[in-house]
Amino acid sequence: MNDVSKNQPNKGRKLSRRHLLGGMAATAAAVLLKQSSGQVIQAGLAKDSLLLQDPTKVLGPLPSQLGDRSPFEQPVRKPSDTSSRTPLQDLYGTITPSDLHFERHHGGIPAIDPHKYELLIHGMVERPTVFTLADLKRFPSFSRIFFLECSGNFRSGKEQLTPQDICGLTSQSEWTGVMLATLFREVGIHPKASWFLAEGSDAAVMTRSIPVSKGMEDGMIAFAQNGEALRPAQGYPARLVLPGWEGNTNVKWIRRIEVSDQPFMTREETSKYTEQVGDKVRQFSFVMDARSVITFPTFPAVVHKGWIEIRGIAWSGRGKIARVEVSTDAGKSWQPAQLQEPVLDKAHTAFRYLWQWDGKATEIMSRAVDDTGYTQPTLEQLKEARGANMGGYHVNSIISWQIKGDGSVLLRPENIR
Ligand SMILES: Nc1nc2c(c(=O)[nH]1)N[C@H]1C(S)=C(S)[C@@H](COP(=O)(O)O)O[C@H]1N2
Ligand SMILES: [Mo]
Repeated sequence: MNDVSKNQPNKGRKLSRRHLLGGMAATAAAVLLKQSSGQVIQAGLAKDSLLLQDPTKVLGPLPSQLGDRSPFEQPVRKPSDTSSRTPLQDLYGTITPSDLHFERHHGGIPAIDPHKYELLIHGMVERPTVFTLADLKRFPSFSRIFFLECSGNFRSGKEQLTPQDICGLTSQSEWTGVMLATLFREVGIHPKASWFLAEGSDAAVMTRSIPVSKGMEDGMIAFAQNGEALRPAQGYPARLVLPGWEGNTNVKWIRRIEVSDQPFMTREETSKYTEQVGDKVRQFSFVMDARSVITFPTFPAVVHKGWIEIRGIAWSGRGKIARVEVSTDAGKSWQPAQLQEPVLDKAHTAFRYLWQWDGKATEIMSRAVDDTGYTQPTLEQLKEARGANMGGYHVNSIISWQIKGDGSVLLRPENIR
């Protein structure tokens, strides 16, 4: 568990024999309680009574078709109407469990029959083709680990925010699918083709114009995620994956690709949805810049004097993370953090830094440097580069945490928009 302040339900509780017996009865009842779905109800009662049972004396639940989390582990996404956020502070390593992958959709999650699914590729191609899902799966497939991040992935404004609240619109999966280059060759893409339209089949009919060069480089039509078919929220049965590019370009439930020699000026590329950068509208924004976030210690953790392992993740849409630096004195000095191997291209990379806290109030922060030499900026640097009126997308500035004298940890809200 990442968070030292998290409940330790059994701590300080006196266990009488009467409690133990009552607990066992309740446990048996809880284990037998089945929902219509067949899942054991994992309510507070079951959790408490599980703690009271002697596991060597009680026969536990038998094998089942689907696994469950321990009732003591309850990581959850925080959903709104249009998105949900990954609980970064509750996770380990770098792969996001699929049921905790963030979601962002503009028209809900469509239900698509995989047997009726079709992907049309047409336009500047020699052989316009409709691919079924089975067709897509017949091509050589690749599995690669990439992060995905929404360009609107930031939040601030108060001290009581968790990493999930601030930047939970990023997750990481192993994606499996067919390379777009393979499909483009299959349909005979015109040598002068430079853009393609990617269109989703949800109620929003999401469309984006994408340079063919990116598609040829590492674009993928993914049909699987973390070893199983895509989740409906992630684009079942197939989505576009453009490694390192903003989430929005990774069109889900993809049904059509039209190839052209110019961009299509979709809704996302006209004024309402494009980024305002200073006085200019940045019509196309693609790459996600390097970023890092500490995931421990963060609000609502409470820390104690002595050794603290500062942990977090860093990523860059431009390449690999070259290094992460941590400051424990409010940005005056920076020390290199250790990176967890393997450090993958365009992927969340875990970092850690062992810190001996002297018990005095301070601020801690991290900054990522990628292998192009790009360094994660402060908010001031970002504003300087983009102008004060920089808009709300691609805000990747350094996030700073206040460590109070009493060990409580709070976001420093003015450090991030
Ligand atoms: N068809 C379709 N594709 C879509 C969207 C959508 O609403 N419809 N949302 C986009 C946005 S803004 C983001 S950030 C990512 C989110 O992907 P996820 O829900 O798998 O995390 O999907 C993108 N692809
Ligand atoms: Mo997004």
